[in-house]
Amino acid sequence: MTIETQPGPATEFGDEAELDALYRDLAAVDLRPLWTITEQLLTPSPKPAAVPWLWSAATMKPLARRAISLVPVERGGERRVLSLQNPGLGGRPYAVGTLWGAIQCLGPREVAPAHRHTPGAIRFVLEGEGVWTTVDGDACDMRPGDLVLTPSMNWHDHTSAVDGEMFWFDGLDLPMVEALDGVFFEEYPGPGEAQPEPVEHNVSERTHAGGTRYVAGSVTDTLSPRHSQLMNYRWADTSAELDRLAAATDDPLIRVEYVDPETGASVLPTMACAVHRVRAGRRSAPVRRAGNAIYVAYQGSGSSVIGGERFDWGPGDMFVVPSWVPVEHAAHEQADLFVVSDEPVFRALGIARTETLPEAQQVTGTFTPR
Ligand code: 1HN
Repeated sequence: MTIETQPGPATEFGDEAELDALYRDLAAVDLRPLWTITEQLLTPSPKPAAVPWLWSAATMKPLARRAISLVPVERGGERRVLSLQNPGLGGRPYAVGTLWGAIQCLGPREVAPAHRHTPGAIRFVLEGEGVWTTVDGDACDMRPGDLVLTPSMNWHDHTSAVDGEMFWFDGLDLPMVEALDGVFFEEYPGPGEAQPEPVEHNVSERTHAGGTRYVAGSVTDTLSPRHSQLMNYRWADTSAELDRLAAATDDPLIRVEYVDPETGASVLPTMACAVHRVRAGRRSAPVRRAGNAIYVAYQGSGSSVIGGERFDWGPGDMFVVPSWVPVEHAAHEQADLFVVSDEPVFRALGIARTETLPEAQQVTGTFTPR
């Protein structure tokens, strides 16, 4: 953020020339007078630099395929990832101020080498099969609609055992960890590029999937500094939970948040993951929340009004809702939107707020994807 110094107030205390001299002398010794910048620092409500934006699957996938044929995945580059770069963020490679979002792809029989870092990550699988992510020694098979966690400082690599291509969404808390000057990164010490493939896959699932893995709505009262020990949440289970909730209400929007089965908290200390199911032909109430979110349309199609602008979406499209910008969704056919947000951090800081607006937004324009 660049903060411009506003001219000082006209004053009866001294003359203009003396005041100018004071500002020059302050700047020369790295002091900044708050009274010239108060209004930019203390805004009545959040003023995110990131803008509402959408990246369409139709644009991203052909480019990702070109990258598969041109750019190998190997040490150094580590991952074939196309980050969602919000045009409001001045060239920073982030989807919104607090979250990294990206499409990642693996070509036939590729291995993205093992490493670990302090930023935590989540993967939401879009397309493909025969790939697993090994998380601290546990090979987690990835199928469309699955949520796979790679929490902070867990070793992780991605391995394709088949001839097809694989696409998934990556969400990371990297901008938050960067803002905290807390980024650490290590390459796996080997011998291979990937962790050894264990005899049995999906150990965390067999050990931890018995507990409660979803809550209706979102977590509001539980916080945990630990991440979930369950690393893979299966689409079949997520979808069954949505079906179960849908049977009990007629609301236009049905929401589930994935939770740590042991604590009931969000899956990672920094990021909440949820799926919003929008019923066919229905529109949700406009809501604004302090904090940023990235949406991934998984199946179905519809549109969202974000800050008065209409964004049309279908399977594989990704869009962002920056802090405190109102959003409402409508579905042509039943639609499932995966959502990752920074909500647990807002709750940890005691600054969470959400507001449901009384009336639908006026639509002032329609977004055209690039
Ligand atoms: C990372 O480690 C992955 O492991 C994906 O798949 C995206 C973006 C920034 C930093 C690390 C991965 C990433 C990343």
